[in-house]
Amino acid sequence: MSDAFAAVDLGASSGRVVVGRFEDGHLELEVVHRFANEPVRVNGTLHWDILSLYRGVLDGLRKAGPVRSIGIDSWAVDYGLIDADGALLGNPVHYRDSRTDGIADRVRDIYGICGLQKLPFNTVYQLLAAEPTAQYTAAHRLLMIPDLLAYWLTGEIGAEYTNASTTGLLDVRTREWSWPLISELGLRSTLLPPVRHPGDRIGLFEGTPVVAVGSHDTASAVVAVPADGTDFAYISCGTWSLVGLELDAPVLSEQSRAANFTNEGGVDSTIRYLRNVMGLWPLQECLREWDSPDLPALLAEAAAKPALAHVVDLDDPVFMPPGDMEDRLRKTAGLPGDADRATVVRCILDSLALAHRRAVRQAGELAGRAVGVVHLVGGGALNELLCQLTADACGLPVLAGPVEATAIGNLLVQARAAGVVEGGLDAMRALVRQTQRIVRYQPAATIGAWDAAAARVGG
Ligand code: LFR
Repeated sequence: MSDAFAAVDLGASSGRVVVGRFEDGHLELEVVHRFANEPVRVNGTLHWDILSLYRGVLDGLRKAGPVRSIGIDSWAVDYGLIDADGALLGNPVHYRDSRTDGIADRVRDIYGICGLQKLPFNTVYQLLAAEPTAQYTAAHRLLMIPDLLAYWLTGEIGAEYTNASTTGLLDVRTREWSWPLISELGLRSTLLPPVRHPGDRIGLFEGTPVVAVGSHDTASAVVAVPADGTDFAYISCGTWSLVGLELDAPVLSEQSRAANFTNEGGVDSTIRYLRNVMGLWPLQECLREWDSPDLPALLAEAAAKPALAHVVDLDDPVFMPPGDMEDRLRKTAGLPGDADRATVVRCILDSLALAHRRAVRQAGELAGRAVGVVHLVGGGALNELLCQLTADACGLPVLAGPVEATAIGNLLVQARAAGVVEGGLDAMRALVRQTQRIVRYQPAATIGAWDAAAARVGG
């Protein structure tokens, strides 16, 4: 088995199992299994198809063969409820479901406790929406998605810290559940399992250890940002773009709250100071509506379109739910009726680059840190047009890659727990720099045009 580890990485549109082999300072990755993640609407509620995901995990682990350990990460905030016998109560609800509409506005400001940006789907608001249901009444424990899958594999319960930090119920200072807040909100404290940390051993699956990693996918991705030094911002770019900085301590100022910046928990007690930007979601939704056209051809056409002709504020919540994306974009951007698909794509990518720029600049200002380089990791690093536009918009070099940052961060934390990799984040990042493809994009001298466009969309 050499020094092989398996990363289970679930994203909003697909899951995969990646085997990482560490040998003589090299890290070789093999995606052994990829499976679709297709949400299902039942009686009006949007659910994750959790059993199909679990089947994908099991199939992937079989294909992975013998490994030293297994680590699981997924998107954040969503959870399953289990009853006293350990049975899952209903299918986990998708964070893009409308059940949380209006809930966040009914709750007092909790930024000073949890340090989280106010997103309608934070676990705390989902739980308040679920609170009147029979399911909630019957619930014994709440398990976040990676913790639920780890429970099915090992029989052990717990709440991995980085993902727990996205619930809104963790105290950002003590890194423990905030019992006073939980009781003030009228939620049942017994629902929340003990907190565990990246590197902790969870249990065994058919004789192989399952190890806690940064189970929030963004936490794992940030581990694998190949930064050298501290003057960097990162963009973990996939369905979402998570844009921000790595800090030692949270920023809880009034300006930070007003700018809706979050202080999520990172690996090795760091703070992921960031904001959710809409990411590639609007593009993914358009591609779905267009029956998956030839993406490279469409991007090449989009690259030839005039820059910044049509821009929108992609952070507008109007773009959050699934469906009708092209229509919403055309209306919001005021696109002419005869604008073709490449124009729609260019509008999305110009707007996304603007949103990246806004978040990078705000993060630096709010945290009082000068940013000299932007690392863009995740699937978005494959999109050359987006990387170049982001460099141009920020007026900073963009270092793109690794594409598989999340899986790599997951694997590195496991390898360190096994003693195969030594050191802190710096050492892990040096290994990423030495072994992964990273492409540099220099900013073009067009910053004036970006300043003007930024003013048009408010920032
Ligand atoms: C990215 C991500 C973000 C989180 C969003 C919803 O995959 O985990 O960090 O805000 O999904 O869970």
